[in-house]
Amino acid sequence: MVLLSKATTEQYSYIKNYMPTAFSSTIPIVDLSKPDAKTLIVKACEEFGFFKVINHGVPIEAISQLESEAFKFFSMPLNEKEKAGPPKPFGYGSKKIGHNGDVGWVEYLLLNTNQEHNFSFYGKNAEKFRCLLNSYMSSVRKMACEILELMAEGLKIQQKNVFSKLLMDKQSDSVFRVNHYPACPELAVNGQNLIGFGEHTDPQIISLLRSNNTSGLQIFLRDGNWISVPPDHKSFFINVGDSLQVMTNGRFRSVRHRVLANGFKSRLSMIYFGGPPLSEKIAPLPSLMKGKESLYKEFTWFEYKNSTYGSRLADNRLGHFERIVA
Ligand code: GA4
Repeated sequence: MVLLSKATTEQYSYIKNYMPTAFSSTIPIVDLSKPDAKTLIVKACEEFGFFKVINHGVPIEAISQLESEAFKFFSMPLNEKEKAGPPKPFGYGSKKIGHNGDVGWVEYLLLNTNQEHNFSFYGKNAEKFRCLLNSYMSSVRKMACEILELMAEGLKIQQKNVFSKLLMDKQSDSVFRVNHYPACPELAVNGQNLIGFGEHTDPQIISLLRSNNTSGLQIFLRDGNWISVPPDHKSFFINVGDSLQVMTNGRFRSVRHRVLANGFKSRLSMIYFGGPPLSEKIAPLPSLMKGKESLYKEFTWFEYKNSTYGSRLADNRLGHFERIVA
């Protein structure tokens, strides 16, 4: 990524009138090895749509090896990285996010978890990168399914795999993203808040994020405040996505989040977005309705995804699908 000059910083977005928040200690922590995990997960999804997971079972070596390969990838010259193709829909992207004018202080790789990617752009390390990615993606998908099954149990849904089967489906439309936010030294001097990745909710069912120890991630609370999430390279952070909000008829909330650039250190995050097959109907689960009306019109993931990709990052995408309930 090219270093910012005065002229280029003006093309990015800043958060104005923003007082930096202290790191929050209120973020729920779920120990996956403890029997109360399912209860804590449900509570966290209702209150925050977000929680941190420890004792997740993904070996730290697998994580750090992939992280170091990803750093190597981002340190290659731009023309080499661009050999991964534009992120339309999958490939290398820089600054531009989506296709509707959003920009951020970020470069990234966007991959489809079900597609064999050709990493030939990655030179002699291609095979290593591919293997590390594949094994990381399958461990993270396994964890996502475990969490979704605990959620179903916590919600007292009889069919334990009601959510996880969507990620296990061969047609599951899941995405993997590696984001690199280079340090932006100017910020250290002028103290401004440059947006790395603008505020948004994730459209899928669930997202599992792991980053290095650089701060930047913030979540939006129900009380209208943004809080900073203390980084923790050994843990995973879980987001409820829009589709899970619909399937629980609004009981779980998809969490609005954003990333601010850092003036001193670069941030690297890897996110697995667990999505359903394109043909899947996304609707509240009957067992969660108990006589209540659905808050949403029925739609398929294909329809939601299509409308999502025509939206701006910060849009409330579920707005189009809400029903007026008397
Ligand atoms: C947000 C979550 C995932 O990163 C993503 C993003 C996608 C993209 O980068 O192409 C979107 C964004 C995300 C939601 C609105 C649209 C689409 C950018 C954008 C402006 C891969 C996804 O699935 O939706």
